[in-house]
Amino acid sequence: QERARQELIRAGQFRGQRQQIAELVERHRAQAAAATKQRLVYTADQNTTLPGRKVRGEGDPATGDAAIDEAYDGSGATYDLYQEIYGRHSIDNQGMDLISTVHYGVGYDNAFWNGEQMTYGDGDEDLPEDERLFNRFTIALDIIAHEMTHGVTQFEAGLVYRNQPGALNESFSDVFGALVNQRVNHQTAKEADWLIGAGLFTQNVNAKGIRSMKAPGTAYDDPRLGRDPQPAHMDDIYTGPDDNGGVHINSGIPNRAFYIAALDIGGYAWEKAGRIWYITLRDKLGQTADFQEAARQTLLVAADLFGQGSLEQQAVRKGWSEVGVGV
Ligand code: ASN
Ligand code: ZN
Repeated sequence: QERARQELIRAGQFRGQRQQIAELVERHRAQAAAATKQRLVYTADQNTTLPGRKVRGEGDPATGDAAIDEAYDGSGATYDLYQEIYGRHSIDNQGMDLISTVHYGVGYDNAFWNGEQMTYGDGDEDLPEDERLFNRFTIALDIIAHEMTHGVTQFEAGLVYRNQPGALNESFSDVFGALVNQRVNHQTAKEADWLIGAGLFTQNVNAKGIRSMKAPGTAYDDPRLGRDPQPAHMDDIYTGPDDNGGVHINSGIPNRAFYIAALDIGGYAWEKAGRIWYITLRDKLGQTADFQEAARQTLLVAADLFGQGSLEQQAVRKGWSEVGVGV
């Protein structure tokens, strides 16, 4: 009788376990179903009202309009890097829709994240071909990933958009912009050009791109554009009021620190250097972090992930040290 009682208890335990397993499977299925991207592309039809008119939803076929299809594919590739490599589910990590508006304004030479969505101008496509400086802004995948990463930063570190925190905000956007590009093109750190916005400028301009992470300050030099103002070292940091205290200028410094660390680690930059930077952005930085703080935290994350004194951690230290940020 005692044995029968034990059997009954065990059967009950099994039933409980089966129930638990069924619940786990269901939760996993629900999560897997939830972890899909939801892209929505709109056109502003050359106006400036957002989001405008919906022209392509998730799963819809290509439209044949380059800007629409690039916004769709580019936001997809960016979602995929964050999801497949870092386990992040969209911009807010809660699966928010990826909303893009193209054909924004007339002669609009920029792209931006407005706190809710991405927006892209058509560049100088309104001008005669020989007078154009900028192509449409969706032409470069790293620009799309740059804008979407502004969203990730907003939901994570929340870096304020001025002075060093603002330059870090810009730099994280360039870092993940470059990584999405490199991943799509199967390029190692050594093979990559580390340019942001390659292809953005027309042939009328003496420019390789809008920024160079490898050699900040060398991306362009043209009478109509001026010269790339980015510093590559703390000795040359910009401290004036323009550009919100140089957010697109001083980003050259942390950009180059990342480039040096990634090159020194070797292989695909998104796998190790990118993971260190991602976890730092997600978990370690506050809204007013400066370069020194970013350096400190990336070193701590590198130690967590790869070990104190690991080659990876040494590479991160070398990156910051070569741009004049001592840790
Ligand atoms: N393209 C610029 C950027 O994303 C727009 C801006 O200044 N916010 O950084
Ligand atoms: Zn930006």
